Amino acid sequence: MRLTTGKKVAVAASALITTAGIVGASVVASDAAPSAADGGTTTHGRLIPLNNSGVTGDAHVVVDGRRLAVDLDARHLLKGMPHAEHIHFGAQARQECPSVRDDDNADHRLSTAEGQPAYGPVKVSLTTKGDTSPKSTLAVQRYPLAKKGQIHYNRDGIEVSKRVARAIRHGKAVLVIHGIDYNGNGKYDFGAGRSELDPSLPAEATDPVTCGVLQVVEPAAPTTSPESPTPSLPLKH
Ligand SMILES: [Cu+2]
Repeated sequence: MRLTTGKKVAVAASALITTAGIVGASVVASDAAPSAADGGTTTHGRLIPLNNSGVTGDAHVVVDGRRLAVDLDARHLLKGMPHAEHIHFGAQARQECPSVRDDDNADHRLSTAEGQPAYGPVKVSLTTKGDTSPKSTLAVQRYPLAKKGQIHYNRDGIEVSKRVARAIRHGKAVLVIHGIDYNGNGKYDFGAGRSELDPSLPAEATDPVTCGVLQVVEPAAPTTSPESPTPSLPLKH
């Protein structure tokens, strides 16, 4: 994954921690769940824990044309810290969540890079405001803060490329949330070393914590009552 080195992105670990309290106010608050009523495609990802995090959740992503509506809930995250969350996709990736077999250097940690053969690079940054492109991959100030260890994220009108929209519609995209407290000290620190994405950040801030493949939810078949058969229409062949 290539990352921009812009000022906004290159936030020092200390700044990440000290600004965390301020970030909390920016979590998008909306109860409106996305719906496929307008003819979009609905996908659902059941989020499973990575790195023995215990973090679980659910993600619903509705694709309508090139626009996404995302409704995401996750629990058991590191409290009070921002968590980067993305939609990943790679045509060459396995298009699934990584497993312990992806731990290439056998350090019992699955880094973001080690997960890439499974889920591919970042295609959408699920920020609370502003840019949602891969440029915002590590825009930590614009990601949800897990106030009580939970994230409730809603955002719609997220514009993506045709290619990414198609990948999601075909169930090939993977939702990943990052940020894990390996040593359980209540913050992101350098106990697990530096992030391979940005050496100014601790690996704890960027390693993946939960993951789910966005699978297409088949629309419910229309129910027809046998008592009231639909009027016969000329068949088109
Ligand atoms: Cu990611």
